[in-house]
Amino acid sequence: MRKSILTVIIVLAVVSLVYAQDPGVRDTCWVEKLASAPASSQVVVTVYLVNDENVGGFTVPLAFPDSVTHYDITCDSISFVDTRGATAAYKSDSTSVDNINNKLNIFALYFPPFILEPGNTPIAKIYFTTGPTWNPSLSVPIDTTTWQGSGYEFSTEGGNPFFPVFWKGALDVGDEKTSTKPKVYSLSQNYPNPFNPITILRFGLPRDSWVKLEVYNVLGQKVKTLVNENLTAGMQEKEWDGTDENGFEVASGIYFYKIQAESFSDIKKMVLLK
Ligand SMILES: [Ca+2]
Repeated sequence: MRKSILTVIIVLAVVSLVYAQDPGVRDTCWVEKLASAPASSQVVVTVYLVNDENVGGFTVPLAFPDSVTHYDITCDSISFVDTRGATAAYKSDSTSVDNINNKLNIFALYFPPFILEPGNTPIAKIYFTTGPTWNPSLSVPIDTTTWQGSGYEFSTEGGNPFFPVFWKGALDVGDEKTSTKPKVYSLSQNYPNPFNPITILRFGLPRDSWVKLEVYNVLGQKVKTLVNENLTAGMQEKEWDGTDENGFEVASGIYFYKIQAESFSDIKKMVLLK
């Protein structure tokens, strides 16, 4: 116990020796908070750097939400175009993005005659792509981390590192307002019903799914497979023209149409009346 306290004290002492005081007002970097980001779309997150004296370099390692299990998001690139980061001599590139561990590092080093002059405007832009299973109703912050031995720090014009303050951003928060995607799986009643010989079967997919839509007769025998493929999220519809698998017209009577989409399953009745 005593040893660990001693270690902490020594580490703090070393850090305070190495790291200079942030001159003037405390500098900071913050990540923009977005209002909404639909699934399967490109998302641009602007990163701001606020400094009240010349900065010679900075490194901002960021962590973003898991791309596999819950959030389905990929970082495509870091861009310095049209930002204060554009004049840096040495800066992050594609090797600064790690989509396996969901980390990226925004860094830059300025060489004379360029320097990062005092300002509070964008320093870089991060391009993400949300996947088909992205859930826009979740709030998912981009936070600081440590990556490849780099922590969050700035350095003065003379190259002395110091600790800035970090303000968290978020990729998205709130409901998706622009999309017409349904929230849950559904199977609607066919229209028209009764019908002769064509009817429309509608169903809703909250996300891209493998869908099987089949027609059965009252004996439980399969009459026709209408859909057996991967379909995109949204309201979908399929026509049934009253024929079987071989293209022959079926007799008047009661039929059932059954949907299976991921773990969702439902069945409804329809009447063909000639
Ligand atoms: Ca400062």
